[in-house]
Amino acid sequence: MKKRLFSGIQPSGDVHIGNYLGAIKNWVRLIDQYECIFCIVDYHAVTIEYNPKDMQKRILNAAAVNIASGLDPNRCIVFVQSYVPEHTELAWILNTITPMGHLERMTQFKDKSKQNAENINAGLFTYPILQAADILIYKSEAVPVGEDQVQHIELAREIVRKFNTRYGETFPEPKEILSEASRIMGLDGKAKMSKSLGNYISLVETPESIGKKLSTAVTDENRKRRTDAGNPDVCNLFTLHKHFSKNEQIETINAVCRTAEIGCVECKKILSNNIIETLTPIRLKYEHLVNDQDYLLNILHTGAKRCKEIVRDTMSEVKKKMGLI
Ligand code: AQP
Repeated sequence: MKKRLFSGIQPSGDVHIGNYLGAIKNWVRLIDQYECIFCIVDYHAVTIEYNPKDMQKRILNAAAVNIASGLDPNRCIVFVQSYVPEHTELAWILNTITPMGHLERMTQFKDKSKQNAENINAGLFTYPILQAADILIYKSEAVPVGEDQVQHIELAREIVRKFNTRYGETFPEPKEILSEASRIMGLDGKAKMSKSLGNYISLVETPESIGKKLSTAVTDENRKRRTDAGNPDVCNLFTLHKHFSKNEQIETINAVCRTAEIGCVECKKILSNNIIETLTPIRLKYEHLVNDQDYLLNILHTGAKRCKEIVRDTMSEVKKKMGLI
């Protein structure tokens, strides 16, 4: 029997190349190796300010873009978190064994609290417990995520140990799977590429927009003039070359940037062409899917139906072990 794998994405904005390189590409790679469950985590996304009018569209867009990127719904489960209320039920139970001090250490909570100073709500604080419930309710052993989520997976393992010690062996300890690009920086070069920071290239960005965004993206900040030698090791865009450009282009750019034989404008043009080449098939498939709302809803409901069968068993085992009726 295949081991189970779980991962999720928030419908909190445009899915971007950081999400793709850090997580989605790995999801697609692992689809046949594990029994895969992919979730659009809408209850996580409502912990920050949003416009309710946008949410349904965001959820469907997230489904369409993930399927367009290679999450074949015939080979994995794709569903929406709030369709399966047992996630929040288990989260409540896990709340009762998670020490406050552990949550206070979470760097994502600290970062998001700064970004949402006017609405530091309890959901933002207990977010990692719901995430642990998302993973554990399927007894998942593998969780492919970007580096920013590793601390949350460590907490999920601690929660497993606490639950198993107190109530008896129930959950396996989940392990994160990191890609080679587990932390893609934003185009501003200052912070992680994020939906909420607007420092991204979306997976369905048009070719014109990709070129435009790259033209203003930060490179090696010490390279002030075209004639200055550049340093690819500190250039954020060289990291993107490593993931989108061909091997010989990467080798050449690595050499000619250091000798100032190529300028940033030309280098960005090459990168732009390569990103456009990779993203165009995803965008075209997305544009086709996103207009077929019935198809998307059918996939999400079918996925949730399969999930409900799994979570029913987990919840009855959990309640029994806890002495609940
Ligand atoms: N910059 C990144 N580099 C590599 N991986 C990343 N991930 C996110 N940003 C990067 C990974 O993508 C998966 C889905 O992320 P998420 O939707 O759960 O939320 P997030 O990590 O908070 O992503 P964002 O884009 O920064 O969204 P907002 O701005 O809404 O918070 C995860 O596996 C994540 O690690």
